Parts: sequence; C-alpha cells; structure tokens
Amino acid sequence: SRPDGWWRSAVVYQIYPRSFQDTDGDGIGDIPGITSRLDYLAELGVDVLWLSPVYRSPQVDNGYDISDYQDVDPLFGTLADLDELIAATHARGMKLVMDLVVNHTSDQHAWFTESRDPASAKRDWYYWRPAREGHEPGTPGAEPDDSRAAFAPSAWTYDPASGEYYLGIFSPGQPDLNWENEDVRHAVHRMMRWWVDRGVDGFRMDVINLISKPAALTSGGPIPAGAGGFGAIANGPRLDEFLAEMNREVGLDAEHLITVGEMPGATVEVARRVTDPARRELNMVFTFEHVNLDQASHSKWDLADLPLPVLKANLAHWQEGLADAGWNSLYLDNHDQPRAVSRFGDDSPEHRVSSAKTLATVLHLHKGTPYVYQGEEFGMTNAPLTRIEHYQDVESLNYHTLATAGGTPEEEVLASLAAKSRDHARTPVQWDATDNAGFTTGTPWFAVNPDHTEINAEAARRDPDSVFAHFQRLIRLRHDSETVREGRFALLLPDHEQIWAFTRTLEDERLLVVANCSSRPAELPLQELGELDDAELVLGTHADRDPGRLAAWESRVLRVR
Ligand code: TEU
Repeated sequence: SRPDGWWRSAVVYQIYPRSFQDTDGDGIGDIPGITSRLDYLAELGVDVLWLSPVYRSPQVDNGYDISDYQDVDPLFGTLADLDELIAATHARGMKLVMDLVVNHTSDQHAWFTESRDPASAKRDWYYWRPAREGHEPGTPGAEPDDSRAAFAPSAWTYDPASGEYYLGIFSPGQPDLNWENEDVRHAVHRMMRWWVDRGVDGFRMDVINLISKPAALTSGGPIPAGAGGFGAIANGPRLDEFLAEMNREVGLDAEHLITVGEMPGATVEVARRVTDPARRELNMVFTFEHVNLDQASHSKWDLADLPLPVLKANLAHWQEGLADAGWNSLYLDNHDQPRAVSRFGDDSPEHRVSSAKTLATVLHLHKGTPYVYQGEEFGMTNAPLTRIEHYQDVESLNYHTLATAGGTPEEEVLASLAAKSRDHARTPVQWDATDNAGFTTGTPWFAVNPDHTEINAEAARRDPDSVFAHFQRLIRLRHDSETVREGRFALLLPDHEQIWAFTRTLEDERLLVVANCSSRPAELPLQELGELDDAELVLGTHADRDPGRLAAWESRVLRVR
C-alpha cells in the first residue's frame, strides 16, 4: 500500500487457524470456524485479519512448511471455504492477509522433489552442497559446515539419492529456496499475484529478511559463523533489491494492500530502510529485539530477568528510529511467543485483568500498527506445561532432545520450556467455560488450558470492565485519534523501575500515558510529569483514581496541556 494509506490507522488480529475454532469435530481448527467467528472479530473492532498458513503442508512446523502454495490443506478446509471467508470478511468491512512463507518450502513441495535430481532444471532452486572435504558423505561430521538449524541439530540434511546436502535453516522439512535464482523469484511473484487476484489484501512475510543469503554462502562457501541466532545469515546484500522487485512485480503498492515482513535479526536501521516509503519495499516489519531481551545469550532458553527500563528503552529506540521515515509494527504476543500477560504482566488472579489491560494500553498507545494475537484480547495465559509429554512444538521438542543430550539437567530444560515454549500460544482459543472451551466437539489437538472455566471470550464479552472491553476502547481510540496514529513519541522517566510513561504529541494536542507495570502501587513523580490537575482522562484501567499514585498495574491515558 502507499505510505499515507488506510493501514496507518489499522489494528491487525492474528489467527492461528489450527487453534482458533473447529467445526468438523476433528479437534483441529478450520476455515469455516474462522468464518463463524467473524462477528466476534467485528465486535472487537479490528480492521485486518492475518491468517497463519492454511496451505497444503505436511505440518512439520504447523504449516510453515508448505507443499503447495496454491491450495488449502484439507485439515483446514478447501479453497472454496477460503473464498467464502474472504467474502464474509470483506462484507464486514475487514481485510484478510495471508502468511507468505517463501524463504523455504516443504521438502514435499514439487519444486524440491524435482530439485533432488542433480540433472533437473530446479537443482539450483535450493542450496545443494557436497560433503565436507575428506569426509564420507552422510557420515557424522561430514556436513558442509557446523551451522545448526533452528529446530534441528544441523542446517544441512544429507540426501542419499544424490550424495549431497541441502540447506534448511529451520528444519530438514523446510529446505531454503535459492533466491539468487531468478526463476525462483518469478515463481513466487506469480503465486503472490494469484492470491491478490483471488481477493486477499496483503501478506505477512515469514522470515523475509533471510531470503538474501550472505555472499559467503551464495558463492559456494559455508554459512558464516556469527554471534548465533539469525544475525549471521539475516539481512543479506540483496534484501532490498529482492523486496523492491517483489513490490514492483506483484504490485504491492496497490492502495488496498498491506505488507509486513517478519525479520529476526533486523536492526532499526534495516527496518528504516525497508519501510522507508521512498524505497517501495514493505509497509512495516516485525522486530524481534524486544522479545529477545529476557534471555541471557543468543538462546531464548537461556532465561534472564527483564528490568522495565530495558524494555522501555528498546521500544523507544524503535519509535525514535522510525519517527520520520518508516513505520513500526507493535506486538507483545504471537504464535511464536509465550502469552504476554504471563511473561510481561502478572497472571495471578489478583492482577491478570489489570496487567493485561495495562500492557495493551502501553502497546496500543505507541506509534505504529498494533497486532492482537488470538486470546490476547481477553487475557489468555500460559498453559500449565510441566512435563515434556505436554509439548508438541518442533522447536521445543528439538531443544529438549539436544539440551538433555548435552547434559543440561532435565529440570532446567523444563523450566526454560515452561517460560518460553511456543506451545503456550497454541492452546485452543477459550470461547466459553464448557468442556473443550467451545473450541471443538471432538478431542482438541492440544489440551485446552484448564483456566478456561474463568478466562474465556464469552465471560469477557459480558463484562464491561473486561480485558476485551478495554481492547475495544483502545482500538476505537486509535481509529478516532489522529494523535494516537501520528503523534510524536517521547519517553519520560526512562529509569523508573515501575512506571512506563510517555507522551504523544500532534500540533496542540498532547496525550500522556502513565502505566504502572508492577504488582505494587507506585507514586506518580508529579514534579517530573508536570501538573496533572486539569488533565482530562481519555482512558483508564481503574475507576478509583488517586491523583498522586497508581494502583498495581493501573494505567491512564490523559490529555494534558
Ligand atoms: O518464525 C521465525 C523465527 O525467527 C522464529 O520462529 C524463531 O525461530 C522461533 O520462533 C523462536 O522461538 C517464523 C514463524 O513465525 C515460525 O512459526 C516458523 O516456525 C518459522 O518462521 C519458520 O517458518
């Protein structure tokens, strides 16, 4: 979409179809289930729905391994179901964005099957390499280099038929496409145009900053060793070129479309470049910096405390970096992250509602496009996952295997999983207090969180003080307030350990946000914040307000002079 587009006032809602709503009783969510819940989403007030992948897939990574980009997996329904969903979404004035997973395909995709033959024209569509010099192909240690995959011990998988290895930086079921090959790029562009013609309103682009690989790798050498994580392999030299080409070829600047690139390892400088409207690449990107702060090393499993000033500073850094050009995406939750209220808030019965509201207040009052992840809007919490048998995610299971084999005590591994596993985000949406939470009439693919008897959409919708009602107010405020959309951001009290405070200013209007991000009351430092006596309350979490202090997890949005 163009830089001044409608999307600057939009709020996006992410759906993880597998866990959203089942209609056929197989225990797995499906597309008709999404259609059946559109009125709920319209009531919440969101503008755009983003669907995690529903394409044909062996489901090694729950659909992030696609074997046919132009069909729907029977697990989720049919193309006709999807057409119906698109039409029904549009009929309610909302838009629908598809997940675009083109850094890699499934190893079951026809392109890859063909590529397995060294004589095929598609051999070069993926990264194939011989065994390391002096090693017998397929024997331990013969991989081309020592790089690990995100969800497997090695980034290289041996293919006995051709005696060579292929690259899969996530898992062996997710071979990386070679974007240096222009036929690959054209095939992706064609596929994207097909979806735009079918009526979808844009794309969320999976790990899109990994499509341009480092020169060392594209010129036949090993993956450069780096600090770990995706730092060494992300943001390759042709990233901007590939994105601008895609924008041009697919027509992504079309008024009605919206694009967001998921970018692990992207700095604010990369994001500024990619989202600078003058360059015509993407509308916005997802940063990972703020969700990587509560870890002690490049490994997410290496747990660390996160002091509030560190989190505030990171979001402020992105606000400032993208103040004049580019655009932020705002999120605390998605299908890869533990639940925000459990991670950054306080999910005890006493503070869950307030902390979910206050985290939302802070996030939604920043400048950028807010993303709501299914269940976040009524404060869903982490699941009680305490034994390895409770987990399903390929990332969690791989970590457990490797870490315990490497000598990390089981207890420590389980503590890391309980804090960070992606599975917390993937338990079924809690629609009501009945046995399977209204998610399915069958056996749910993932156990429903037992707290659904208290925490569910139905209860939240009935309660005018619920987290859901608060999200509705925040979304309405963004739609109504030009200052929330476009106002300049300034962080206040950067070192305060409890209070997150900032202003948003546009012309003669100034909004002040004060949020107590702790489970103890906090005195408001009025000398530093200025006189708040004539401040007008725009939105708050608590009915009883003490002018000089905030209750635990209380937040206020004030119009000040
Ligand atoms: O995620 C990319 C990514 O960097 C994270 O998945 C990360 O590897 C992991 O979640 C950290 O815990 C995207 C998708 O969002 C994710 O679901 C897929 O598994 C991944 O790409 C591969 O397609």
